[in-house]
Amino acid sequence: MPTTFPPGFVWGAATAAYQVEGAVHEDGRTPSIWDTFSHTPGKVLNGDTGDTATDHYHRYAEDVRLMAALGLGAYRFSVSWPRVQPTGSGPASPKGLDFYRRLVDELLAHGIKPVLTLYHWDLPQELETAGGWPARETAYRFADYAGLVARALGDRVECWATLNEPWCSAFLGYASGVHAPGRTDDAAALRAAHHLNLAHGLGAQALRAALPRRARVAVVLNPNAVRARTTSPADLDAQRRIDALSTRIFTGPMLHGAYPADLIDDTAGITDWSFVRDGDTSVIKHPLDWLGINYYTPSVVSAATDNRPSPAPSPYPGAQGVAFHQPPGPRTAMDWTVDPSGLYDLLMRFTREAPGLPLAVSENGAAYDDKPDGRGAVHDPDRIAYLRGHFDAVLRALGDGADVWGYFVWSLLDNFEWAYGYSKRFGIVYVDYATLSRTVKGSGEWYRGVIRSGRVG
Ligand code: PNW
Repeated sequence: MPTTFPPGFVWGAATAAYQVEGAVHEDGRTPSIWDTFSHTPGKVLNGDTGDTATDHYHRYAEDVRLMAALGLGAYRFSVSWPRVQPTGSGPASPKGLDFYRRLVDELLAHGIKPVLTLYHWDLPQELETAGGWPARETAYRFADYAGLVARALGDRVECWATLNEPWCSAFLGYASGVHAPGRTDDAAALRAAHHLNLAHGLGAQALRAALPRRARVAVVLNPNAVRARTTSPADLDAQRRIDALSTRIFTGPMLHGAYPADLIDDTAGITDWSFVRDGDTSVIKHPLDWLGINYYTPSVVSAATDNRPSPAPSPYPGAQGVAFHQPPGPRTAMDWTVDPSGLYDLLMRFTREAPGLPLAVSENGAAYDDKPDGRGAVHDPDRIAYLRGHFDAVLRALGDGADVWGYFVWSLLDNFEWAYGYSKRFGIVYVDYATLSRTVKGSGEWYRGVIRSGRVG
């Protein structure tokens, strides 16, 4: 296994618009499904909203200086759809686009490569009211939006991703309902998954049409590193079902041009998949320039030993009879088990499954209960240990032939952690929510050293 990262390896950090920007009413922005959801009592812990978040909309220049001080080579951010195309269709908002132009120019001026994600979950509310992702029309709206952003920023952004984690959009949004828009309808969630796939394909086509040849177009997925608790046929079947419902439902059409037959079988009691029209899967199988993999923790499943209905709506429609188990090992503040071997396994899986497709770790990181000491410093040795373990996993995969071009820590800043509000801190930079002041954590200082040396000290 190599001990240093290859020269040119890209070290970055990631955020998403609704989680950091704030300024939700400024410059013509309209509500997204996350504004509606977070303002609905009982949906987000402590009633937190993204109204102010970290105020990145106003503090972006300070944040870019912070990135430069950390030595970051790249910054992965997302564009807020309702900020740049307020009703989700029709003309662009010049002021909204101007924010991203200023942000990108600031990044470029500091030698930081912008990596732009078009959709990190903030669907314009107006499009949800018209049917949301279960409606096919939303995919066409997305392609239109993709072209609009590409025409505005294509001269200065090379690295593009269509969607972030469509699994979360479809299944946390429309099946379990713990994310916006908070619906619990299994059939709608499967339709949503297909229309997200279609949006990716149509969006990628729109990007190609508007971007120069050097542009590099991707999708960002959160494939599930799912293990069977035992090698019994029943447990292996549980693993197969969860793999289909979390990963192959996207990689099937995107990488191979077809939905997996076992997925269609497993969900036959919910839908007949007649919403997949002729030609859709060839649109979805758009040749990618890279694939983003977000990874936090593995899953362990078995066949359920009893038939008790699960207490809450599941994000896995069609996987009744599968039990989830907490994997062994230390846990983060999210209660997610720390296990870097899941990242290694995923990188090797896609190395085999999509030979020649460059990969990036587009998100990886951990929440811990960070608190400033008497002098205001934030010591977060657990996060350093988490990152070190995962950097070693990337090195091991590189040594075994994986083509990984970069790594993005989630997150640059503490931010609005969706249904958990501000209670979970993922940043390598601490945000004091009373003053919005930023303090680089111990892990941020440590990351700076890794970036400088290319070595996991
Ligand atoms: C990802 N799950 O979200 C997102 O891309 C980020 O915006 C988020 O802040 C980060 O991971 C940390 O949570 C996920 O329940 C949220 O399986 C939930 C799940 C997975 C990913």
